[in-house]
Amino acid sequence: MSEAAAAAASVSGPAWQREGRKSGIVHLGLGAFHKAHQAVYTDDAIAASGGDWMITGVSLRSPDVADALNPQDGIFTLLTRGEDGVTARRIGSIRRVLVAPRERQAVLEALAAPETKIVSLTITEKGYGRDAGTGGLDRNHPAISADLVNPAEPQSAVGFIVEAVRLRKERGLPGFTVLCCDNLPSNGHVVQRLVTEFAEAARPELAGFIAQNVTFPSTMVDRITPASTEQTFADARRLTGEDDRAAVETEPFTQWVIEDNFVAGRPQWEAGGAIFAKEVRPYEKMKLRMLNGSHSLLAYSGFLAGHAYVRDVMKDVALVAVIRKHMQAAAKTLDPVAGISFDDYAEQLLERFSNPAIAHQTYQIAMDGTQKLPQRLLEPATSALRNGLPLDSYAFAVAAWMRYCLGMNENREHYDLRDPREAEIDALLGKAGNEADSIVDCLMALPGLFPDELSTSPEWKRAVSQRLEMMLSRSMREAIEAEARKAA
Ligand code: CS2
Repeated sequence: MSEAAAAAASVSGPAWQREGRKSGIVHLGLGAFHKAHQAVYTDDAIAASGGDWMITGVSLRSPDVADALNPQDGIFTLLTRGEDGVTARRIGSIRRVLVAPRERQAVLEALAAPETKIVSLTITEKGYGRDAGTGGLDRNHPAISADLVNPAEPQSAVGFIVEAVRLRKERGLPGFTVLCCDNLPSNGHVVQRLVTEFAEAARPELAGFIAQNVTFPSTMVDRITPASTEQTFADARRLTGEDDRAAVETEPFTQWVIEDNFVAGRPQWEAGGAIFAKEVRPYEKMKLRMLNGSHSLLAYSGFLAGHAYVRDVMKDVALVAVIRKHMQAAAKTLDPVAGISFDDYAEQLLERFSNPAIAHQTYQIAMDGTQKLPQRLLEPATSALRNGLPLDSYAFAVAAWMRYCLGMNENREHYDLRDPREAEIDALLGKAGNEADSIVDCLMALPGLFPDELSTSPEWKRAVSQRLEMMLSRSMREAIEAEARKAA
């Protein structure tokens, strides 16, 4: 047997019949995370109990994913990197990928197809067109404002959903379930509100139909999935004997908690370990505050302290002490979650972050700070303030984000913020001067970002300013050491 054939023989899946199986799911925002998470649960579900649950993927912008996946019939390699090395598996649940800007009609037809029962989304926090202040629809969001004027030719995810519902109603078809898989608290309610507000504005005759025929379960999703690199593709080739530019890599851990509210049925995702719960909110809060909050803290401070990857951060003893303290602080803002010890959860997170085989860039996590800070850091900080709990680690994380917003590291090298509110941030900072106090004032004035309770609290402002002052006048290193001494 040739080396390539030997490699191919050791790869598992998909071991189920793909031909003739229909696509019950349309997924908006098909990227690495979807491929390493929901696509795997769906592959497991079909393997376990069949069903017409294949996935039609949609990219709302770039053709790259479609151009990599379609020539290989939607099948891709999933690499799992753990303590015992790397394993490869082929995932077969994706049928095809459409690219919205170049085939809008095909996307609408897929969404309006009789067999479509679920429309799932991973479009990142900024993709929803949500107003930071009200939590409702942001009518100034470029794609949303275009869609409100011309709802028959949508560009945004919300616009596509509403136009698809209109087509379904017109054709006498039932509604579907909209399943948000992004890291937002009560993510089902968030999308329900946006879809409803959009429909009320652009298609008021649909509001009743949506209320009756479309459900929006909330979900908590978790799997650390770094962007694929040449190393991913090289390992995929070594393990499968084939070139696969659609390969993705991930960690062994995976979790999916879903509110069981599906109007038109669902795959048996339990087969892959998904948990169906009545109340997802406590899980979401725990994950957003303990995992994602720590991620943001370590991304800003770690990036500026010269750590390119999360695994490097985890070798920085002082920074790990700060992260651990932050996890403990975040846990104090949570309601109990049945069957989960927050101490054990924190230890498990530290272990996952330390996985030496996962190259997760701090710069990747640092992206889109204005979209991530509220649910990860500002809401728990507000709750800590209200309850007289320590603010230290939140203030440290927010000061690190503010330092990061300056767009220049300690070697005076520039980097892109990669935040949808970058222009606003630059304009505010242009007026702020170099003093920590004025930078804090300016960034806390970003409309809708900081809850009033925080921005009007002298205690909070002092805590952030002192830390930012040390980051600016000394270094991130010294600020980390100082924070770690406080945490001790
Ligand atoms: C990360 C998340 O990039 C980020 O902001 O915090 O993508 C994180 O890796 C996932 O939520 C883990 O499930």
